[in-house]
Amino acid sequence: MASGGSGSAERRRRKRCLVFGLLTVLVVVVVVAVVLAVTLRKGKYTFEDRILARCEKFKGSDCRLIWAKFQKAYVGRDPCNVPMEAYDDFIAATQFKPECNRMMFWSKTKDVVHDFTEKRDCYVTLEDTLLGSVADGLTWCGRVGSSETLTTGCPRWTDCENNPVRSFWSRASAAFAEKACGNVTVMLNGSIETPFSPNSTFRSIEVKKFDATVMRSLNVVLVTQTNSVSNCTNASLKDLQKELAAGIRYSCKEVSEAQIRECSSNPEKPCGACW
Ligand SMILES: *[C@@H]1O[C@H](CO)[C@@H](O)[C@H](O)[C@H]1NC(C)=O
Ligand SMILES: *[C@@H]1O[C@H](CO)[C@@H](O)[C@H](O)[C@H]1NC(C)=O
Ligand SMILES: *[C@@H]1O[C@H](CO)[C@@H](O)[C@H](O)[C@H]1NC(C)=O
Ligand SMILES: *[C@@H]1O[C@H](CO)[C@@H](O)[C@H](O)[C@H]1NC(C)=O
Ligand SMILES: *[C@H]1O[C@@H](CO)[C@H](O)[C@@H](O)[C@@H]1NC(C)=O
Repeated sequence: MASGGSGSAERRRRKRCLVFGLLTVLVVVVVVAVVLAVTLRKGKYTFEDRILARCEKFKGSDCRLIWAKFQKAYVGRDPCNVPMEAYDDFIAATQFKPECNRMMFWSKTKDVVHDFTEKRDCYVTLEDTLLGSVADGLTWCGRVGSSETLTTGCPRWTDCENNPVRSFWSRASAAFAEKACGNVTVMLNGSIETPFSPNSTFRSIEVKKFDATVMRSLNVVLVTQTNSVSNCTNASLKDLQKELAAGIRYSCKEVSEAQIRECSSNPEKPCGACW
């Protein structure tokens, strides 16, 4: 008898457990569904959230204003007709302040440079600042007659010159270069024929914006690999010296990629000893 009584109590307990378990599953499913629905509702919110989240990492920034000015550059416009000036208000809203003697430019060396700046607090690239980090790696555009931000079906970099992404990088690069001050570094690629490459952002925009009244020197780090073809005597680097505004000093040093990677992964090594 006693065992029969405890058996029905056991059944009741199991039943309660089952009901409770089902309810829990139901709640989880509903929560997941709501989160997904909110996230997927419109691409616009996802993109806006990403920009805002990246912006918030820079304390004291007016991220709502920055987003509004960013968006204003391309929303409702033909995605092949967004000139770099469209981002002027965005640039002003970021209130970019340069860090003299720590500014790092790059051309065709993106991976090794960012591996270095992420692991070591020696230099700052455009992509490490508020100016560039909000949009790094993203694609976006608008459409005539729409207030939305699209993230698919946008022109690619070379499809048309005045596309929202390319114009953004041109404008942000110009703003970064204009403020370059003190000793400035650039990492160029020694494994290509023309390290100071004609159509690169560095050559076509940044070098032209360097200001001799605030910039003391440009120090080229030519990143070499075992199969490198170029060295510091390359004619394109002579062109670089000529294109620099008078008064900016120039230097060039060949440094192996292995040496830079070694420095990236040795935090105790002083920045000045990397090359
Ligand atoms: C230099 O360019 C070559 C060819 O595009 C590439 O394979 C190499 O990784 C680049 N070097 C660096 C240091 O980024
Ligand atoms: C800038 O570079 C020059 C040599 O080119 C050096 O004498 C000076 O100390 C450097 N300044 C800083 C702040 O690193
Ligand atoms: C560089 O740009 C010029 C004009 O903008 C273009 O004619 C040329 O094909 C480009 N060169 C390369 C290698 O992309
Ligand atoms: C630099 O490269 C050129 C070929 O482009 C070569 O003749 C010269 O010996 C190299 N100089 C050094 C110091 O490696
Ligand atoms: C580097 O300079 C350019 C001219 O700007 C030449 O066209 C290249 O051939 C040269 N590179 C090498 C490896 O000689």
